[in-house]
Amino acid sequence: MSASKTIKMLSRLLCAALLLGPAVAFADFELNLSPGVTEVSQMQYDLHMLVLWICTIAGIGVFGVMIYSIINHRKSKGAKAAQFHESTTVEVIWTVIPFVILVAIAVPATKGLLFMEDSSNPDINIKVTGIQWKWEYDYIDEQGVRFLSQLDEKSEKARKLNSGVDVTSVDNYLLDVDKPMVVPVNKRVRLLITATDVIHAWWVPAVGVKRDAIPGFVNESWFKATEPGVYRGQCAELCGKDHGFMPIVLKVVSEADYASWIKEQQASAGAAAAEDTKTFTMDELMAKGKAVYDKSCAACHGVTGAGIPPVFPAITGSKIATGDKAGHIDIVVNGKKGTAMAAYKSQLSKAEIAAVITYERNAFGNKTGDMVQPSEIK
Ligand code: HEC
Ligand SMILES: [Cu+2]
Repeated sequence: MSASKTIKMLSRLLCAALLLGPAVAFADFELNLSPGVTEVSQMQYDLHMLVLWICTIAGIGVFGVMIYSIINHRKSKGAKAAQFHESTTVEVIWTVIPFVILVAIAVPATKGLLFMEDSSNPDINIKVTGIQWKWEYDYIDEQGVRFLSQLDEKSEKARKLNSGVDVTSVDNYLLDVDKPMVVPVNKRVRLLITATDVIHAWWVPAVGVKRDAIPGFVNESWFKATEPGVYRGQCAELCGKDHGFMPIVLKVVSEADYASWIKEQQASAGAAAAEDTKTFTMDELMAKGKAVYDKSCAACHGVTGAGIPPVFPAITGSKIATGDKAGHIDIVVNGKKGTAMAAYKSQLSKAEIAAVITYERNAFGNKTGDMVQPSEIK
């Protein structure tokens, strides 16, 4: 770009900024962090404010002296450069002041860190697992409360290229999930955070937690939310192509609501377990299989089964999906190491796996006529 063009562009930007400036300044301006709803998030907020004020005061002091000196001791007024060489006084001052500032920051920062790290005496333990590209919540104190949480259907549809959906019409676009994590208010919740494939990070600013989810490691964190509400977060570690599409929704509810939510979860887990021993008809398997496929498989293998070759193979005409049942069951149950094809045995129920395999073998132009029942899934 030529120099004159650059200058023209810069002056245009400046005009725009001057025109827009007042409007922006008067709008509801929320630039600061939020103090959140836990003691930890409040501590983080206070620390941030402390450091911000120290920076502001130091900035005003340093620039003040600098501007004053430039104006009042300029060469054109006949000023001569002062000599501070080997001045012990100056050396002591510029060592002591930063030292005092550092200590003033380090003390509350260390206190906060120690407090954050102490996850002892939890009321509730939840294992949080990052999976490309969803979260699994396992309430380890409660039998049968374990579920996946992924981007809600509305956002999922709208985010597709040429979806025709106006994303501004979608509530909480890309920040909503199908099944939120639920915890009671005023209880210490300990999180055990890990991952199955790559590094993810569980991050909910309102509760002051941001922890890496690393395969093979279990990281700990905790929070105690003091206000009921819905708090949103996201995966905060670049984790692959859909990194931007694995939000977190945390619902903090009253203790009574939490207890009834747990009951509901256990009842539906019981129903799912009963399905795993049932024998289905072909129609039932196909209907259930389509639902599972659209939700869990279509992202890679395509809604029409065409896949995205050569990375994600097509299901239509696939050797495995039209070959013998055992091979097909194996790849869905155990996945394929070193590829994006995950082991679904811990993510889907037996009935769901049986249904989705039946569906793949009889949809998208595949016509094996095979039925797979939950009892065949090991
Ligand atoms: C994250 C992407 C991804 C998702 C989601 C996914 N797959 Fe796969 N799948 C793959 C990849 C990659 C392969 C190829 C593996 C290889 O190299 O052999 C594959 C292979 C397969 C194959 C073998 C196809 C062939 O001909 O080689 C089947 C069958 C299959 N997947 C079924 C499923 C089912 C059922 C689901 C949903 C429950 C699913 N996949 C979800 C990525 C995915
Ligand atoms: Cu992630």
